[in-house]
Amino acid sequence: YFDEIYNEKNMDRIKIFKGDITKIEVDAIVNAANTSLLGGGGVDGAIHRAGGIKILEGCKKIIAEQGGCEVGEAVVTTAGQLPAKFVIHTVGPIWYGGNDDEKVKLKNCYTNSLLRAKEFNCKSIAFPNISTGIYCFPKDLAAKISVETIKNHLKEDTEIEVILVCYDDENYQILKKEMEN
Ligand code: AR6
Repeated sequence: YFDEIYNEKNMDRIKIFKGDITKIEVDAIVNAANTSLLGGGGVDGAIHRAGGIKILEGCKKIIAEQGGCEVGEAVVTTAGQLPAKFVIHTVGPIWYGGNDDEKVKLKNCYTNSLLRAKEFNCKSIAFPNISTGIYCFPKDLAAKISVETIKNHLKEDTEIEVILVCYDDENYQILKKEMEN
């Protein structure tokens, strides 16, 4: 009985939203970056364009310190002109057909981003559907991994609220179904 209440309470802290992650007012938004941290297309391009030069400056500082960011890891910069306070840059795996530990790597992206958020005292975080664009990770599998990883994390982190931001309609429909399960 208590388990049920506990889980319902956890579910209240994951929401899905359809739209542009750069517009969302949360403590941290997550960027689906690449290992160079120097920007790119997709959501990465949108975040750098909307947030301005301060984000790239933050990335360059991290590059100078540690050379970039590994797949599955996450690093934090300012959010520049965005409504969020921080951008958490994580690097999703490129889908190579499932034989390159892609699932574990994607799970690590969510876990490490949530851990960075906690370190930076964030009470809310918004994720894009990491790896499901240019990196071709299957959307249904990515949705399962993201929801499961976040739900598990919410058992430990009893404060943070998570928004899964879907930009394309396909991901939105998939995530909506996944959340109903
Ligand atoms: N807000 C929210 N989600 C978005 C937005 C936006 N403004 N724009 C796109 N998406 P992708 P990846 C969704 O390709 O697959 C970059 O070049 C999009 O619909 O951005 O992890 C990086 O530099 C998709 O569901 O990231 C890397 O080189 C999701 O964001 C590479 O792409 C992820 O798509 C990373 O590829």
